[in-house]
Amino acid sequence: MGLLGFFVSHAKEQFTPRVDHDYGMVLQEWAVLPSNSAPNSASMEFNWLTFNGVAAPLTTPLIARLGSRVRLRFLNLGMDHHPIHLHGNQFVITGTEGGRAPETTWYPTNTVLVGVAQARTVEFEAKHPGDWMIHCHLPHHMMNSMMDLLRDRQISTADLTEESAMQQMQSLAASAKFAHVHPSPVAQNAEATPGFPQDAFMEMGMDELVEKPETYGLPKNWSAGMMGMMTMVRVLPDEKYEEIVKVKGKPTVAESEHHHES
Ligand SMILES: [Cu+2]
Repeated sequence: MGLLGFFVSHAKEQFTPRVDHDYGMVLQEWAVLPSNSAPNSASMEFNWLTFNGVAAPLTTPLIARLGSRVRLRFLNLGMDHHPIHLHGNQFVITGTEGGRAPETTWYPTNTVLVGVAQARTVEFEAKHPGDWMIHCHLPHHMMNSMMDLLRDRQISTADLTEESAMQQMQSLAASAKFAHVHPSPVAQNAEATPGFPQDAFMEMGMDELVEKPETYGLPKNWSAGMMGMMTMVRVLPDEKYEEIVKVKGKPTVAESEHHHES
């Protein structure tokens, strides 16, 4: 069975234990150089890292009902290895590009190295409610061309105001141990330069731009800490889970906030 076959095929017999949610993510990397709007496919120096073709916060959060079992399948056809890390949970590695792994080989972990030409399947019981980030743990791969604001990476979806998010960005940059790191003001027209560091055009108010049913009810400015090869697993109690599943269109931010508070 080839790599892609592993990713898309169904087993002849259902795997046990059964899962309630089954998500697939292709890990990708691109060279999107400054002032270019298309990736340079001849380059092997990658600065733009994606899950399924998009960088966070455009990635779609994976929703899971509290108490369910979740399967995540990763496939890497790129030129770099990606240690994929999940917050707040332990998972077991239940399969590779070679197929299902015997249960006797499963052990708890929270980071799985998905090397070049490898596929890895992990499974976990969604026992802990919360919005748990999942991302490649190589710093360069969770920042997307972010050069001098090197340490500006939020690892939780804190309820930041725009002002506190900006302060966090600048204070983290100022305190970074890297000598060349310094606080950098973000140019108002930074987004006019394709391939500019992602953070430079990550405006604090990006939640509305990327909202979709799966982002329903996330705290304000959740998108500020999300970039690069990153998304989140949202483990939701029944009521919250069903609210999202029932949403046909995009909720307004006001509606999301209302539901978040209630
Ligand atoms: Cu990576």
